[in-house]
Parts: sequence; structure tokens; C-alpha cells
Amino acid sequence: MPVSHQNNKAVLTHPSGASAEVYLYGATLTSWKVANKERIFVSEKAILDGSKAIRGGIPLVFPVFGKGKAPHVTAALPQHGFARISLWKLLNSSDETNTVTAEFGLDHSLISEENRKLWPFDFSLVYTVKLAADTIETKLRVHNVGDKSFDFNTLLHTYFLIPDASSVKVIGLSGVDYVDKVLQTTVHQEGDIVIKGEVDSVYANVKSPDVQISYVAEQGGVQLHLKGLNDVVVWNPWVAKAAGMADFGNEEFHKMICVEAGQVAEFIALAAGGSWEGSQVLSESQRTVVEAG
Ligand code: TA6
Repeated sequence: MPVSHQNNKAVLTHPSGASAEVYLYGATLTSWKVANKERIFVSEKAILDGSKAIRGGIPLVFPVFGKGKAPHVTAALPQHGFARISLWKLLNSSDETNTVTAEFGLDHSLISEENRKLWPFDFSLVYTVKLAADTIETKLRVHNVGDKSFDFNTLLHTYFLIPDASSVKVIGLSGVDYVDKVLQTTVHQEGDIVIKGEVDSVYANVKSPDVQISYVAEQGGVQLHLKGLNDVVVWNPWVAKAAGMADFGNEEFHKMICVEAGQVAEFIALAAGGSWEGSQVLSESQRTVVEAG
């Protein structure tokens, strides 16, 4: 059964043995396995009952990144918006020769009354998860189905499971200016990113569509190939912030890194009747991404 659906979770299984799992709560992908090796981090303390955003996986940030700021209409919305805390529908599934696909939908009628009042726009989101033997694509399409334009941020807030945060490099963002939310300043990225403490960095308008998380010791890694997503957030809470999250194990920061592709530096304006899409293709990588110029 390429795509099964039970207990509010869709399970995608590829003939190669690769698999993925997506909770309808938030359409949160919580597992991607290749050769039976998990590539996605979910905290052992994650709450999966729909009462709180899942700590891990690929939470979907929409329509605002972080906390909206007055007087913007998103100011009163929950942190990172309502998409990750709403119950999506499994729209359809299919399996072609080399891929297994599931599509999930969220629209105005499916979000809470409170969020409808806070964000009074007719929208439709379609989230597509396409699993191949050694890659997975996650694509979000945003449709403005109302008569008023709206603007939005979005982000695929991907938590990657890694051997050791202090021995990974994030390659492909050299030469890009980023907002360092820890130091509260803007910095120019020189060379690869390494994790030696809390990291919370927003890279806007990245040059290369390819970003790699390289495991230095294991010679392995994961590559992100981005389309229509020009900003990348890199986050690791490290000791203090990890200790402050009830749904995050104190030592778990060693085995995760968030490399999150999206559109967060600016709001995207979407006219009535308009559509937008952005996607990432994740693949295992053994080679190093060629540095952008
Ligand atoms: O994407 C990084 C970030 O914005 C961090 O600042 C941190 O807040 C993280 O998201 C997790 O946010 P959450 O609301 O899921 O606790």
C-alpha cells in the first residue's frame, strides 16, 4: 500500500523501502527514511495529540514567520501562524513508476474561528509530499481564492536528525548577509556555518539553490535543493534554549539542526485569484556543494 492513512497519519512507502510519515495535524512530516535510516528529527518529548505544534519534523510556517508585528494583520496570530496547528485533510495520493505522492489541503473553513477572525482571508493551501527512492520533495502551493489580496511568509521548518551538531557544516550560504537573532545584528557569512552554541540566523535572498548539511566525521549529509524559496533559516537552540522547551529533551540539541527554506525576509503579496508555490527536494549527499561565488 503506497499510501496508508490511519489515526490522522499518512504513511508513504516506496518500493525501494524508503518511507515517510505525515501527521494530518499541521501536515507535519515526522519521518523520512532512506535505507531504513531516519533523516528527520522529532523530539522524544514532542506532543503529537494536536494540542501543540509538533517539536520536530517539518512544521509548516504560514502566514507569518515568528510573531507578527503590529500593525500588520498577522500581529495577533500564534507564533509561526496557524498552518502547523490546524488539522489538514488528505486530499489524494498516487504512485507512479518512481514516486509515491500524497497531497494535503488546508483552507479557511478548516482553521479555528479565532484564527479566521484574526486573518480574514479566503485561502487554500496544497502541500505535496513526493517520495522517491532516495529523495523527498515537499512543495507548498498557496492560492488566494478570495476577493482581497493578502501577504504572507512561509517556511518549511525542517528539523534534520544528525550525528552531532558540533561536527556538522552547513555549506552553500557563504557570502550571504544574515540576521543573527542571537547577537541581534546583521553579519556577512564567510565560509561554512558551524554550530558551537545557539544559532538562530535568517539568511535572505540566498544565491545558491543548493544547501548542504555535511557530517564531517561520517562523510555523509543531506542536501536541500530549493525552488521558489529564497531565504534560509539555520537554528539550533543549544543548551539554554533547549532547557527552556518542555517539549524538547535537554541533550537533544546535539542531534538536530534546523535548516529551513522559505520566504521570511519579506512578505509575499498575493492578489485575489493569485497562486504561489515553493518547494525543496531533500537528498542524501556524499559530495560537497560547490561554494556559491
Ligand atoms: O526558525 C527558528 C525559530 O524562529 C527560532 O527563533 C525558534 O523560535 C524556533 O523557530 C522554534 O519556534 P517554536 O515556535 O516552534 O518554538
